[in-house]
Amino acid sequence: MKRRDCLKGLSAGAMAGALAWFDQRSAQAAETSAKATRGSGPLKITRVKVIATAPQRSRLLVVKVETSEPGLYGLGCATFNQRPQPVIAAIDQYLDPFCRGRDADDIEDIWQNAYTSSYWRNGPVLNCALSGLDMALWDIKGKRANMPVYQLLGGKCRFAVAAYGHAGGRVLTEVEASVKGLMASGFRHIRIQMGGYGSPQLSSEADFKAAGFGLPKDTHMDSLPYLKAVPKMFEHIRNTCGETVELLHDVHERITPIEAVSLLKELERYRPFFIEDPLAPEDNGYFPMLRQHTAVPIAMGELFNSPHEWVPLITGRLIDFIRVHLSQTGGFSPARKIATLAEWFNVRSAWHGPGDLSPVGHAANAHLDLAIRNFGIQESILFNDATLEVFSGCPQLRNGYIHVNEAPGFGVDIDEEKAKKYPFPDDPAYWQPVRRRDGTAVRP
Ligand code: GCO
Ligand code: MG
Repeated sequence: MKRRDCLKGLSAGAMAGALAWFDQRSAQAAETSAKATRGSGPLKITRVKVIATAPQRSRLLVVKVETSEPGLYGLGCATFNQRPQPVIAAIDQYLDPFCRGRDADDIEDIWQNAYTSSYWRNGPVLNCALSGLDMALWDIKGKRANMPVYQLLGGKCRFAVAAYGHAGGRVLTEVEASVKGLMASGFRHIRIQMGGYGSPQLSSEADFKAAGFGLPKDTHMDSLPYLKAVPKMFEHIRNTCGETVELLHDVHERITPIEAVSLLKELERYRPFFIEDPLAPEDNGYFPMLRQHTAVPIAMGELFNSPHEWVPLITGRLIDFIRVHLSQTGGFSPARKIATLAEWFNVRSAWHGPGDLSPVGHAANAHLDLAIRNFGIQESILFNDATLEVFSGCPQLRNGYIHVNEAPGFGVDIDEEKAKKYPFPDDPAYWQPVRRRDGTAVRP
């Protein structure tokens, strides 16, 4: 309804006076709101740059968004360990010119327009680049509001973020010792792997190598040795480490869907906290069958880049934990929408959080974890000294819980000069091919 309509019946003089009063009040309101945030007036993006550093060997990419307010900038994680160079190009050649002059406060508008500016979308490279920008804008928003980002989402639902540790070993006794070590340091949730993913050390008949198929460095993993070893590993850890420790395991998509059904049925008696990536993303269509056959909690999502992958699994209640890698989804903005969608279907969070994620990304995980009701568990790593030298304000892991720095924004900063001390390793970080006995390629 226009102002004039609500002033109908007033004389011309009274109408003019009332309209002048309205204009004065709205000008005052605009000035008050502008002053309410740090600095005054709209905040313009002046540059979007990317910082590459590898203090813990993984190729980390941190986006820095600079603004028209001197000293006010934001940081975001754009890390894609296996393909960092195309992400750098996407930021330098596309996102930087695209964003310059735009209002840094308009996070959703910038995200939506950057997302479609390539027309084709929902891929790992452009999503990681977009994530760096998006997280940096949320970091700026927090600094402008003088609040940690979790406060912008409604505040804390828990005092800290429960984390899981990674236990491993080549044989059962090594896995047992690793679990006991993590329990002693306060973890109550522990992922158990014997020989990494797929227990390749148990496969022994690499016929393809004798036939000279593939490259000598290609590795070998058959399903059967792994399928026989996993239940034995759970039984051994339950017998030696007790019934209360929460045990997780990552299948890492290395077996066939029907093998995943039988494996999860067999693991039920050991009460896993969750079994991760039992299927490859290309086999999402098998989740209804898997869901019908087993009560084992399922975690899936680290390889997802598109809403076409996560929306059906969440709305179909086909998984228990959504495990997307925030930068692979396009950043903090889509991740909080995923968390909200998941809440209505009682799917809990378990954001991907291994070494190929910068401390800014780990902080974004934790801020979201703090503020959502349907938090599940958080993957965590210990930052080495070099990482702590490059990044300040990193989330801290204490007694099995992650604590964020309560500074405004995500609370993490980077020393660009020190970042230069840790250039990317020379090797291109290929995920080495894994092959069945006959040489058939295995999903990694
Ligand atoms: C996990 C993941 C990682 C990935 C790695 C790929 O559950 O943490 O499976 O270990 O393999 O992030 O670069
Ligand atoms: Mg995984």
